[in-house]
Amino acid sequence: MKAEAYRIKVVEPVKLTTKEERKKLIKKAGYNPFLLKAEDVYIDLLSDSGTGAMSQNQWAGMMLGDESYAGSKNFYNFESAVKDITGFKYVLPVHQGRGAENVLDSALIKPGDVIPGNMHFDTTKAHIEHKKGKAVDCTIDEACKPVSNYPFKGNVDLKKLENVIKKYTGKKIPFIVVTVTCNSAGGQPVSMKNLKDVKKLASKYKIPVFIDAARYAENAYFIKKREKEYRNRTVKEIAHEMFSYADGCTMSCKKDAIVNIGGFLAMNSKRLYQKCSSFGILFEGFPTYGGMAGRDMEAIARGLYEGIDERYLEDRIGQVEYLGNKLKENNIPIIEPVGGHAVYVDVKRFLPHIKPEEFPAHALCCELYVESGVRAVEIGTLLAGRDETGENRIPKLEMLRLTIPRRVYTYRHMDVVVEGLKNLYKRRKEIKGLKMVYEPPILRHFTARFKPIRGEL
Ligand code: P71
Repeated sequence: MKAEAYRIKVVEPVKLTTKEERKKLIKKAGYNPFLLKAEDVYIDLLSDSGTGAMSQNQWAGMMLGDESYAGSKNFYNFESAVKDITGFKYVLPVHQGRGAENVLDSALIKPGDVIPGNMHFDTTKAHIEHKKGKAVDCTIDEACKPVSNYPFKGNVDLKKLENVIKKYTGKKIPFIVVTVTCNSAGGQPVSMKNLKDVKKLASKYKIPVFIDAARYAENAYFIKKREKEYRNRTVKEIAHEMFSYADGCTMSCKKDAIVNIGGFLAMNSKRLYQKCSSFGILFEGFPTYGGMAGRDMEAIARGLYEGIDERYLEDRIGQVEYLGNKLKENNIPIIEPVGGHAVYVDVKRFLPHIKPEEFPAHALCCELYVESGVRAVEIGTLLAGRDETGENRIPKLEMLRLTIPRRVYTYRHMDVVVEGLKNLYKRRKEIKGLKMVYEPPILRHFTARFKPIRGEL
C-alpha cells in the first residue's frame, strides 16, 4: 500500500460554511461558481490549472529570480528544460497556454482556414475563431461514448482527418492540433501510435502538426501503462518521442509543469520562431520573458522535471482514479475510463429530466456547491457556446468536471466529494434546471448569470 509521494510542510486553512450560507453565496454569484469568492469554497475542483502546490525545490528556485529585462538566467534554465524534454529547437515563453495559442494563431491562421484536431479545448477554439478560422473536430467516435474500455479515447480518427484534409486541400490547413491528454473528451489520452500516424498522414500533405501539451506528462504516463511497447521506457523518453511526431507545441505550464502561471510555445522551424517572436513581443513581452517574471521561469524549469517524475505521476493519476472508483461504487454515472486530471460525471445519466438548454451539468455544479462546499465546473452546453446562427451548440457529452489540483488535496477530501454527490444522487429527481439571465458574447461560461427555472435551489 502506498500513500502520497510527499509530506506536508506548509498548510493553508480552508473555511467551512453552512448550507444556508452557501445557498445565499451561490445566489449572489448569479448561480455561476466562477463568480464565487474562492475563500467561500471548501474543496476547489474548478480547475487543475495553476492550482497545484509547488515543491520546496520550486519555492527555493523562486528566490533565485533574475529579473533582468533581457537575457535572465532563469530563461536559460527554462529554455534548456523545455528543449531537453520536448526536443524542439526554439522556445518562446508566454504568460499561459492561451498566450501561446494567440501567438501561434496570429502567425499561421488566415481567415477561412481550417484547423483539424481532437476536440480542441475552448480557449484553443476561441483563438482559432478569433482569427476567423474554423476548428474541425476529428476525434474518434469512441470519445463520445460515456462508458467504454477503449484505452485511448483522445485519439484522432485518421479517416475523418484525411477527409477534412481532402475537402479543404492542404492550402487552407495551416496546421493540425493534437491535444494531450484530450481535456474536452474527459482527460483521455492519445496513443503513441496515433501520434505517429497523424504525423505520417500530415507529412503526406505537408501540413505541420502542433501538440497542445498542457497535460503531456499525464498522457505519457498513460502510454507507459496502456501501450505494451512502452512499458519499460521512462516517461521522459515517452514524452520525447511524443514530441518527435510534431513540429511544435503550445503549453500551459499551469498543468503538468506544476506552476501557478506560465507557458511556452516551442517549434523546430527558425522562420516560424522569428515570426512568432514578433507577435510574442506584441502580446506577451520580450522573447526571454514573455509575460513571466524570472522567478516564474525558474519554477517552471524545476516543475517540468517534477511533472515527469514517475512516483509523482503514479500518485497523481492514482488519486483521480480513487475518486472515480468510489463514485462508481456508489452508482454515480461517470465517464469511463477515468481521465488523467479529473473525474467527469455523466450528467445526461445523472439528470436525464433536465433538457440541455436548461444547463443540467451547470445546475448540478451549483447544487454540489450548496450540498458540500465543493466547486466543480460544467463541461457541457454552457461551455459549448453558440454556433454561427446563434443557436446553443448542444454537445454530445454533458459533464460535471471534478478537476483535481496537483499535490493539494488528500484522499479524505476525495471522500467528502463522494459523499456530496451521493446525497445529490439520492434526491436527483428534485434537481431543476437554470435559465441564463446574462450572457456575454464570448467565453460566456466565465461571467454568465443564471436563475433557477423556478423558485430557489
Ligand atoms: C482547465 C483549463 C483552464 C480553463 C480554461 C477555460 C475555462 C476554465 C478553465 C486550459 C487549457 C487546456 C488545454 C488542453 C489550453 C488551455 C489554456 N484549461 N489547452 O482545463 O486545458 O491554457 O489556461 O494556461 O491559458 O481548467 P491557459
